[in-house]
Amino acid sequence: MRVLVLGGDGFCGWPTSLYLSDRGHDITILDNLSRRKIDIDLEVDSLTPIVPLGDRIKAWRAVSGRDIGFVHVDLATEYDRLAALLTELQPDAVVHFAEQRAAPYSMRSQQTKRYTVDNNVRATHNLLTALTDTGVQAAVVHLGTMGVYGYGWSGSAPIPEGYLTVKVPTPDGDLEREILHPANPGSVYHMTKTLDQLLFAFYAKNDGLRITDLHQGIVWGTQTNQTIGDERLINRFDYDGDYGTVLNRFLMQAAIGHPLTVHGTGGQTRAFIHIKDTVRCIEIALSNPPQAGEKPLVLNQMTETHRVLDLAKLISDITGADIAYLPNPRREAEENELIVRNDQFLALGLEPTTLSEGLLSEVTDIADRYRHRADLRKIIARSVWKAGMETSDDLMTEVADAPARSAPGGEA
Ligand code: NAD
Ligand code: USQ
Repeated sequence: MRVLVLGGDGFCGWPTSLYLSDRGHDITILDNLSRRKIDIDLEVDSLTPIVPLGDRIKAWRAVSGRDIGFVHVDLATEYDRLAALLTELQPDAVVHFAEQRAAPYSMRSQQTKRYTVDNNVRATHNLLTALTDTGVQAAVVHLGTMGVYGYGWSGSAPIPEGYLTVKVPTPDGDLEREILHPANPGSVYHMTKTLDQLLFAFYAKNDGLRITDLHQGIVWGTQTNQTIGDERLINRFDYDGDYGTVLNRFLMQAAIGHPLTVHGTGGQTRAFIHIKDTVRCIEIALSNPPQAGEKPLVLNQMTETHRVLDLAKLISDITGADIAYLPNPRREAEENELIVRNDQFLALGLEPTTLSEGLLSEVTDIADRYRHRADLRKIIARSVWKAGMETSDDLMTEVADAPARSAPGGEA
């Protein structure tokens, strides 16, 4: 299959590109390298050393004998180049990872709110228009998020895969209707994913585009069987307060002796998936597209749910790390239940990789190997959902200084 991977230099896109290439698919990456540029702006870096994309691709050729193409295009602003590329490449499928994906970054300032909306909504809409405009029949697989459903809305009812059957009362009795699950985003970033859903519904209905929207949980882990082959292929590892996600952050913090940064009570329950399952799910989705004329196919791409505090306690029990309870910088429910249907991926053959000590130590080993690259000042999340929610400087200093006291071996 000829596959165009939008955002193929990122945390999910790079290992997916390698996995699909390894499986014999013909891969071209489109990326504008904005994620690397945001790191420069934020004065942070991936904990793992990631080489320039050209060197990554050369290393993959040396290791596997396979070529991966790369085009430097901004999906949100370079429409004509996108359309020309689709016409030239005639891909069978497009995998769309190319969005600004951090909730805290999206809430930092009016500039990052506007950037996130402009980038994400335009990127998705440009892709859909370009497919319609060029007549290229590629199936689209988009990385959406579990966060479109929100947390706590459905109480103890399991979250369905995209659609909800509702009863509409009429004078003649109830009418049954299937609707898109109500959107309940918790950040500007998550809001862009709910807007994407409407774009997909329209272009599937009006233009017969074949679209799969993967409502993915929080991805954890670092390496896949392909990225592990050579240090130049290593996946990025975000640990900073904006881009680091909770489980990888806790594992990294434990490895360097930093207290685990639980927001609020830690009663938030979230869905998780290991990066090795992410790449498998993408291939499964590519092999099972909807038909033209069908509504977008929504698959919940997660394998397990965990409460933040339970994760912190688990990691603390294994590693001896302290737990720091920080004022929550986000506006989110302190506690929520979360039961999620993922029957479709299971039926299509996904064998879930679940949390295990072995896997946890794979990440702590990586964090330990690259601990010298960690900037301790960047760990605590400083982006707040509303002015006045900032963590006090005193508490920041207290927690940030703690590693010096509790790091394994006595050193930060
Ligand atoms: P990432 O930031 O590491 O990768 C995104 C890539 O897209 C980057 O390489 C970036 O340079 C590129 N990009 C962004 N805007 C672009 C544009 N306008 N033109 C061209 N390239 C552009 O993010 P990730 O963690 O790999 O996430 C990929 C997708 O998966 C995102 O859409 C995200 O919302 C979704 N997702 C991620 C997670 C997670 O835990 N990481 C969980 C659920 C869903
Ligand atoms: N949290 C902590 N401590 C931390 C970091 C986070 O307690 O140090 C808490 C947050 O307050 C939140 C939960 O952990 O309640 C999850 O936060 P996160 O940063 O791990 O995840 P989130 O902001 O939801 O975003 C990530 C990805 C995003 C993806 C989403 C999937 O960055 O791209 O869409 O996970 S989901 O959460 O299922 O919507």
